[in-house]
Amino acid sequence: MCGPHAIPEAPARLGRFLSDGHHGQMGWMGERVAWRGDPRALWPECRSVVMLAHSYAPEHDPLDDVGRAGTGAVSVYAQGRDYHDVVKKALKRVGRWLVEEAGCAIKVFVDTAPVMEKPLAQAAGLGWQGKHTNLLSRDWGNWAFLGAIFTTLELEPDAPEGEHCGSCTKCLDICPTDAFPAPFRLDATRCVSYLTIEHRGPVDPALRRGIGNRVYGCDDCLAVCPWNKFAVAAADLRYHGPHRAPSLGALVTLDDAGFRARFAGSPIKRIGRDRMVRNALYAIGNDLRDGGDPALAEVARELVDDPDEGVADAARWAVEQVA
Ligand code: B12
Ligand code: SF4
Ligand code: SF4
Repeated sequence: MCGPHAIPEAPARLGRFLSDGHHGQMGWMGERVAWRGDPRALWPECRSVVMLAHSYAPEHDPLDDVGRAGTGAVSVYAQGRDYHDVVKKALKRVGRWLVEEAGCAIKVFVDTAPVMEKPLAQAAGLGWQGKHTNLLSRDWGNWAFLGAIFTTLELEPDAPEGEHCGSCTKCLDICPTDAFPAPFRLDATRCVSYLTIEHRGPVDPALRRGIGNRVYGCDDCLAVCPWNKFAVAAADLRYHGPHRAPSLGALVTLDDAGFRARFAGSPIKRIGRDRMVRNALYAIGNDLRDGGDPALAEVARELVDDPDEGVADAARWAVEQVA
């Protein structure tokens, strides 16, 4: 729990992120900036913020899937059911209880609203923002989604959590695209998560090698964090889903209908067929460069005239990578 004025340093830090252009094509981050930095600007009646963390800790080491020939790596958060639905239901349950017990008004948020969930969660004592910028805890590591309940109720705030990264730099060192200009700061335009999920059109060729076989998101900086030794695999089985390590051959041959059917109910659905096929072609190019199965070059060749320019460009690039 924290008060609505608990993150006074966040607006300036968000301002710097934006003025440095670190948001890339995520133009929506530059909208409603005042709301992002201050829950009271978003909802003047808000008196307290209740923050929730929902574990999606994996049963396996996500780094095992990185660089595996012929398959794509999908970030843990997207291997099962869409967390927006799961977390929102959990938030609404808690919110309904609050309303019934205290007769207050509430608003619930998961990810899609102009709310800065990580600094709020730190202010509410759930954990701290590590050098990789995600929220982590000494009890459950960094595998948790965040959600927020804004309420008109005055609640006793919890003590904010301090930082416990110390001299560790594991997350900064492993990043395949060098996306951290400094500890605690991310240049999203270099982050594989941004490149594979948010970025439309061709990716800067200089960053394609770093994408490796990651076809949706990236977990490297999360997976190396030593605090995960305290994480217990998520009890919610909906997160341990079917989309881990898909075959690259199967991904690149998807059409729109096939893509939608395969990823119904998953957060992956949001990126659409074109972006997924583009990502799979970068993975194929990297696989071929490492001496992978030449049959994949033939599959890529069939897409060099795809109507989507991102796909066609990625297909041409993939074919050129044959070792
Ligand atoms: C935009 C966004 C992205 C962008 C940008 C990420 C980023 N770090 O900003 C991209 C697409 C890259 C992304 C990727 C991922 N995301 Co995301 N994303 C968001 C979103 C929508 C907004 C984040 C935001 O406001 N960024 C703007 C920057 C300025 O804010 P910030 O990251 O808090 O930055 C702080 C630090 O830079 C710090 N800071 C700056 N300077 C300094 C200096 C010092 C000295 C210090 C101490 C601190 C400091 O202060 C800033 C303000 O608090 C949130 C949901 C939400 N509404 O909050 C989810 C969210 C952060 N994402 C989430 C997840 C799971 C991911 C991925 C792990 C997914 C994946 N596996 O691919 C990756 C992780 C990549 C990474 N290393 O951050 C979760 C994180 C949960 C958690 N435990 O923290 C969130 C909270 C969604 C959710 N509801 O659960 N994401
Ligand atoms: S998610 Fe991957 S690319 Fe993005 S900062 Fe972390 S390690 Fe780097
Ligand atoms: S890997 Fe190390 S530096 Fe990075 S968040 Fe974890 S403890 Fe902090």
